[in-house]
Amino acid sequence: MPQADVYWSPNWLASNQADAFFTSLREQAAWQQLPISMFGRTVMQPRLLAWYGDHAYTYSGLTLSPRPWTPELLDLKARVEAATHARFNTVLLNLYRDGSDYMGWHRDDELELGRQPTIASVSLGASRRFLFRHPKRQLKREFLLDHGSLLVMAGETQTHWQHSVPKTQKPLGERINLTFRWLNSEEAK
Ligand SMILES: O=C(O)CCC(=O)C(=O)O
Ligand SMILES: [Mn+2]
Repeated sequence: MPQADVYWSPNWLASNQADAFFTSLREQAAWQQLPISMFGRTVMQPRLLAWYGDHAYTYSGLTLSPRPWTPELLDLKARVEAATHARFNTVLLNLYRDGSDYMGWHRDDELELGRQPTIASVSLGASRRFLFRHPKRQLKREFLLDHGSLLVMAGETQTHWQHSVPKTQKPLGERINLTFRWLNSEEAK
């Protein structure tokens, strides 16, 4: 991908490890469905989310107070840090309940992330398509984010590319996605 720095590792977790993380996060994470304002209207987000770590985060107009790290999320964070040689101080969890839950086109470009954020994304459960588009050059790329995979977006990726998880008509089960991020409290002020 031009003007991007993307690493993709399918089967990053052994499938029994991925199963165990899925089961316990599904049961234990502090899932909530939050409203979002879009074009002047308030609607519910088309997925559930949970936020853990050391910093509050303003995300699509919502300020999320973090829950403290759990041993399990610290375990997963340590594995992600070892794989990426990067550090993370927060994680956003998304739960897509079925094919009608989705994430629209966006960039992860909040100020607190800094200019060239490294974002590490772990997927568990049902496989979903993950799309990239480069609006200026009209380029597209697609990944199938399956159970236990790791996708890392770094460098200039967020500057030039948008990403999304589209809806699908296919009957499919739940998917959990975790995006590990480093938030700077300096920029957040
Ligand atoms: O679910 C995914 O794979 C993507 C999540 C995402 O883009 C985000 O949380 O910003
Ligand atoms: Mn994103």
